[in-house]
Amino acid sequence: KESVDEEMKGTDTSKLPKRRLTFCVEGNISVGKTTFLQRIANETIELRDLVEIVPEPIAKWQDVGPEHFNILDAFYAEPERYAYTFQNYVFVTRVMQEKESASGIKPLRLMERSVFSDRMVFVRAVHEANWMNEMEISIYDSWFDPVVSSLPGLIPDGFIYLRASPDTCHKRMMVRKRSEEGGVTLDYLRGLHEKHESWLLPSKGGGSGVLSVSQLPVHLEGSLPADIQDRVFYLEGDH
Ligand code: DCP
Repeated sequence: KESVDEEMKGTDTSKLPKRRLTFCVEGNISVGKTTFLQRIANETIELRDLVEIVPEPIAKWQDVGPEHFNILDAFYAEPERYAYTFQNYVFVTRVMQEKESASGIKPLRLMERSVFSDRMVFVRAVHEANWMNEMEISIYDSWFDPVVSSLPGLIPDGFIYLRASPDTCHKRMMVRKRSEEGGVTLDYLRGLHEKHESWLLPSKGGGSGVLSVSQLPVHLEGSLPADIQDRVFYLEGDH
């Protein structure tokens, strides 16, 4: 309590929400999620005091165990062999990341991606590519719902969708040149884009920045706040 009091010294707590809010930042590979979050983190001292940034645990995927295995690299090198193993590990590391940030006191937590985009975008994509077979997706689904339902911290209050064309993301990916992503094609990015769209903007009707979510993960609709439909925001990011 002392350290909480110390950290909150000088902050007018009457203006803070009673419960911390969590938003997950979503979007295609290379759309600029990390840059967006870094900008918020470094924007102003006031923002820094209010917002806790939880980056995606990609470093954990690139350096596993004392042997320093790179499971992201293994996945792209042999997707049929490692898609399930990788998605399983992605989930576990998100749980770890959530736990690590669970006791923070800043009123807004922004997390890079979520277990929901893992399921609704990436697991769908690797299944469609036949990199995850029927048995593997069935195993994934058999634990996904019960585990997520028992870990309420994984369920956000809303989503921020950074939206750009697959061409833009492809160009940014080429500039960034993450070594593991050498084999990621424009077609794969198109598939991921289409899955983000059908998940986060199934009924996009021009102009509005507030969208509705449909098909929220598999059977989890009941666990999500009833008004989550009104809590998906998107930002156009082609420029
Ligand atoms: N990835 C995956 N399956 C997941 C989550 C991520 O295959 N469930 C892969 C896609 C990328 C890498 O992990 O190759 C990191 O993905 P992100 O799109 O989340 O992160 P970026 O660093 O590309 O995002 P940005 O450039 O927007 O910051």
